[in-house]
Amino acid sequence: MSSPASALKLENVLYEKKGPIAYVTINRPKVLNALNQAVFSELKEIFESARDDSSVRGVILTGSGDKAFVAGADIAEMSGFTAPQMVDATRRSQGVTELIENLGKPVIAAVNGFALGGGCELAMACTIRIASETAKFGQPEVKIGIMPGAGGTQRLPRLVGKGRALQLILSAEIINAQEAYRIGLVNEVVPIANLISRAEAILNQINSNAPLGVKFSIDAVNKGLDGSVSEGLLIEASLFGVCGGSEDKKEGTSAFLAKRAPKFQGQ
Ligand code: CO8
Repeated sequence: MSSPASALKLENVLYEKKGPIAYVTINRPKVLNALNQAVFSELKEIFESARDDSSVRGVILTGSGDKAFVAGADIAEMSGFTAPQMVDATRRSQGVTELIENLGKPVIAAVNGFALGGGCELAMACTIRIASETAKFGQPEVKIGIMPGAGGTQRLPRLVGKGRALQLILSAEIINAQEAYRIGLVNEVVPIANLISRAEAILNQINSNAPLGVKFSIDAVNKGLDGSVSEGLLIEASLFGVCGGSEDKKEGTSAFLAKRAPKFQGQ
């Protein structure tokens, strides 16, 4: 069991709850919110806490300041890493992305500026990506002698297709929000002033639906994409069955037939 949010010791990431939404803000604006090992540790604690907190129905992840979501791994810190430390660091970062991807509740990346390298990878682990018109995306790792290591080689091709993913990774090209939208890397592009309110509106819409249906839909999509279509269909059928035995199904179907709004309990 993770620590409650009030017990978290945070220095690099802000965590705030308002109603059913938790707000996670990476807060190192002087280095464009670069991800050092401390940030990854804090993100792990925060997301474990959000996962285990039944009052949290969804999370918005963003970056501090007006310039960056996250400009990648902290290059200054990483420059001193040995090969084994690089492996440890990448595995730790991948663990955080898997935690976010499989949180059991929606996580929206509100991309407010540069999302490069590990920043783009963090956004790709989120359930949905909303970009401000000022956002920029890329996997520029090969420019500094490395390669993507927080899931970029796996999640980018799944989102935008193999050819486009390889072009972005190999060229290190940085693309703007409209291009990211065109290739399917982000779900929507909005003016920066509307970024958080649009993410909140999407979460509120999701939160009006049955929590178990939401959770198991995320699970079925994620787990299904790891294997074959027939394995995925089996996972879908199993989770469909679990939903079928839930109180939320009784409530949702009865409310529909009685022409009233449902009141879901997540059970
Ligand atoms: N790491 C450390 N410091 C950074 C980073 C970073 N990724 N990005 C920016 N900074 C710092 C700059 O050094 C600068 O510091 P200072 O003011 O002390 O000189 C400050 O932030 C402001 O940056 P710039 O002056 O460079 O701002 P510009 O507007 O001129 O440029 C850019 C903005 C284009 C975003 C530029 O800063 C840049 O290219 N940043 C690096 C982008 C990059 O290469 N990202 C990929 C990093 S590698 C990675 O992410 C691998 C992930 C693997 C998994 C994780 C395992 C640990």
